[in-house]
Amino acid sequence: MDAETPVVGIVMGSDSDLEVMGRAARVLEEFDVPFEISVLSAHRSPRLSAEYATSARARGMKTLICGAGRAAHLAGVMAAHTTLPVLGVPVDGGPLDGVDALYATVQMPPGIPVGTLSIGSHGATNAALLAVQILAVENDDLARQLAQYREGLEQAVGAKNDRMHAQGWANYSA
Ligand code: RP5
Repeated sequence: MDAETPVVGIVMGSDSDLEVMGRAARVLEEFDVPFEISVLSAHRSPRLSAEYATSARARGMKTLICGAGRAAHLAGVMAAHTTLPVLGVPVDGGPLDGVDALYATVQMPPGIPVGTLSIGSHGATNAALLAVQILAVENDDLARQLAQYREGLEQAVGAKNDRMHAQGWANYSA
């Protein structure tokens, strides 16, 4: 992977989405995946959104991660203008707390898929991990990093289990 050329585009509907979508950026940094991050709105800047998605493949992008809240059409609009994989993150907030964004993002018509993650920061984290997994299909170094990441998760669970039993809770016996 060329360290300079972004291969993942993180796009969000507003800078108010950055707290959530920044989680995706942190994960990509952890895996040394070059990315770019932009504010584009399906409703407020539709022409720029279409241009971004239309040119993404030619600019070297492999996957787009799109986060928006409320009537969240950004991921769907991006997907309509590219055949790159598009991952959608429903951003929480507002009176419906992300359920509106979830429905708007996930309910795509057949033919234009958006891989929709869960609402909020956990969804942003998983969108970035899924982007890394997509890139890792043809990148052995990333596949190795993912395996190490999973080992870390397992160790963290073991540590939680140990801490709980150190407080006196009964362990299971196989
Ligand atoms: C959505 O409306 C954005 O993605 C954001 O989640 C929400 C509010 O946007 P701002 O009013 O903060 O710009 O389009």
